Amino acid sequence: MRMKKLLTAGAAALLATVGTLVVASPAEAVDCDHVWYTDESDSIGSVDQGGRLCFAEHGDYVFLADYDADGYSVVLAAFMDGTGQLLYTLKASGAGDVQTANAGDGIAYHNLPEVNIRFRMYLTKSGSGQVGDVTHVVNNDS
Ligand SMILES: [Ca+2]
Ligand SMILES: [Ca+2]
Ligand SMILES: [Ca+2]
Repeated sequence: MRMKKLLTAGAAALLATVGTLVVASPAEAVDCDHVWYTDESDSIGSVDQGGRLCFAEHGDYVFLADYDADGYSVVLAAFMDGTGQLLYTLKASGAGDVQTANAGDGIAYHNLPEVNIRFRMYLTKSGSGQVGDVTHVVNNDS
């Protein structure tokens, strides 16, 4: 009985370590000016905030991460806040997946204008509507 209890504690410690490794993704090589999470107050999956967005204004660095193996992908849409023009989208699918964009990667509109940018992030999976929706506007002035 005692042995079984010890093994269970060991397994929990191992899981905690794996979780930490996923969060500390090496892909995120900048300091985030802004960090946002999807809104999962309705308890989708096993992690309350399975979608995470990091934005660094200087260089327009974006890191979009999916932290929950819940069947949902995390989608980001970046808009001009003034005109509503869609600039680009990113989609992270599967726990630990991180999708990135920055001003120097050569992809259209990843070099964001230095004006108010609206970031919309939500969760989606096939056969389901969009959930966990959050929107934030940033004055991208650096
Ligand atoms: Ca910028
Ligand atoms: Ca997910
Ligand atoms: Ca820019």
